[in-house]
Formats: sequence, structure tokens, C-alpha cells
Amino acid sequence: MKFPVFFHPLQKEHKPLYEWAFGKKLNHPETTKRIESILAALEASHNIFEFIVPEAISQELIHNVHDEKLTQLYLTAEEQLAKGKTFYPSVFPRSLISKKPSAKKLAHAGGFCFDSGTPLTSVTKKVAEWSVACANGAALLIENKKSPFAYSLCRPPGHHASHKSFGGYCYYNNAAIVASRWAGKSKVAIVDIDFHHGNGTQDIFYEDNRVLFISVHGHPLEFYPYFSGYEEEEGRGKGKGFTINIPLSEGIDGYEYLKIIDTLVIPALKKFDPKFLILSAGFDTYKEDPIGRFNLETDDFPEVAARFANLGLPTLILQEGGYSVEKLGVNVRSFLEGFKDNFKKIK
Ligand code: Q9C
Ligand code: ZN
Repeated sequence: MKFPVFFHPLQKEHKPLYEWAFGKKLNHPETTKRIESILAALEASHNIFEFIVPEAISQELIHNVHDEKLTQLYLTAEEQLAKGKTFYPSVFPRSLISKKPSAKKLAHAGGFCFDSGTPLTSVTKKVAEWSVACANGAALLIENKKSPFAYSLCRPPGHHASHKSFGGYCYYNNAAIVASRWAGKSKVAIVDIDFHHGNGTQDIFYEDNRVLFISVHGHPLEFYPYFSGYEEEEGRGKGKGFTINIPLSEGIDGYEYLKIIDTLVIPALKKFDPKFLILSAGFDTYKEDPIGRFNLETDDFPEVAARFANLGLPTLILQEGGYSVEKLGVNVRSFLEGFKDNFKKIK
């Protein structure tokens, strides 16, 4: 059996040009070169990977997780922005007595957004929907037992997007949308191995005991998203204990990283005993990544993947970050091959 890979060509139309960070206008790291790099690497191994174009999804699927106002705002961008024009929110309300933002006014977008790196365009709604569709297509294949695992080339990524806010290059939370549906029937674990804390996914399931969320990331005292991902965040109410944050200092190498996976992540997963596993797979942990500050090498990725494959769980692997366009494709391929080679059968 080949490794199923979900991708829709319309995801290529997403072209954020720049981001505002530290008072500067920077070239946007989340470019179409990223998918080109991944597609080229996987296509070069077409004897191993099978490409599948997903079917469209319903709005309802998205609104199991996201406030309809978020969709309304993306629709406003679709209707009001000329082709190629971008809108960057620059006022973000903080006051508890502030007026509720209107999803019909682009100038109010800051009311649904938490950073200045995630622009709206006329295609935001469409591309974000196709990214969800990839995740959903892969999820359906797994739950229908057509394949024990699948990879979804999600772009834009999702793990920073929360119930009613976008940011961190993310518009809809692909992982959370699948997890929320699966959690209706079975226990689900999400392991987030992107360099950045998956604040959106954490928020969405913070009071939920059906979804275990584990994130291993650069310490938020130093790194984006700064305001979440601390060790003491461990869930609330009946969700207490079902969020696990493992912030790490910069420069960590593959050996140290794997030790964290082996001693903290895998035991927590075994204890929770989920029926489904979702990997929020970011590759900005790579040593040459322009944003991340860990030191993982290409050969470390199959090792990381092997740890999860050994669990023998139905597993959905979702693309999150990873900005070394030179090596991103090779790193993704190494990870997926490592996963496939070590997956025996569903336990
Ligand atoms: N230019 C994901 O990896 N900007 N999002 C940092 C450095 C935000 C990363 C500033 C990073 C968001 C999905
Ligand atoms: Zn990231």
C-alpha cells in the first residue's frame, strides 16, 4: 500500500507577501515554495506516495470548531479586497468594554486576529477551506479503514488558529476540526511537534478531557507565540491534565529531542490510550530553519516518526510550519518514510 498524500492545487493561490514583525516588513516565510519543495520531494518517490485530491467540505464541519464570524470575515475579505491586495490588521482590541468587532468590516479584522503576520486576501477563505478539506479527506480515509495513516499537505497551516481568532499564518485549525469530529466517538491525542506552541489547538480543547494535547516547542519566553505554551498550562475543569506543554530552550539537538519524546511524550500517550493520533507536524525544528531555533537534522525526522509509528495507532499527519524551502521537502519525506517503515499494524 502506498502512503496517501492529500493536496489540492488551489492551495497554491495563497500568497502572503510580507509580515510585520519587530517593527519591520519582512518577506513572508509561508510561501508557495514550501509546497513546491514538499511536492517535488514526494513526487520523486511516487512509488511510495499516492496523491489524492480531497473533496470539498461543508461549512458546518468548520463551525464545529470555529465561530461563524471568522468565516464571515474571510467572506468580507473575499468580497471587498481586489485580487492580489492584502489586508493586515493593526488595531487589536484589549478592553473588556470595547465594542464587539464587526465581521463585515475589514478594518475590524484585528478583533479576530492576534498578530500582524497573517494577512487577509480575496482567496483566504477558499485556500483555508481547501486546507481543511485535505485534513478531512485524510481523516475519512483513516476512519473508513482504507489506510491506517495518511499525510495531509495542509496550507495554510492551522495550529495557531483558535475558536474565533486567526494568526501565526493560520486561519482555520485543521487538526482541531478533525479532532473535534473524532472526539464525538473516541479518545483522540494531538501531538504538536511544530517549533511553535500550538496555542490555537490548546485553546480549543483546554476544557476537554476527550482530547489529549501535547506540544513540544521553543520556550515562549523567547519565541512566538510568547503568551502561551508554558509548563503550568495543563487544562481547566474536566480538561485539567489533558494539556501537556513541554517548552525547550533553543539549540536542542536530535538526541535531546528524542529523549523528550521517549521519556515524556510517548508515556503520556500510552497512559491516555487514544483511539486516534493526530500529529501537528511542523518542520521548523530543523537546524537550518530561518524561524525555528532547534538543531534537528534531516536524519532525526525518521527517528521521531518511528516513535509515533511504533504506537500502532490510526494516525493523521498534518503539515504545519517549516520554512527551510531548500530542505523542507526532504525533511517531510524522511519523516513520512520513517513513519511508514516502522508502522507494523494497528494495535
Ligand atoms: N519572522 C507556524 O509555524 N512570526 N507559524 C515570527 C519571525 C510568527 C509561525 C516572526 C511565526 C508563526 C505555523
Ligand atoms: Zn511553527
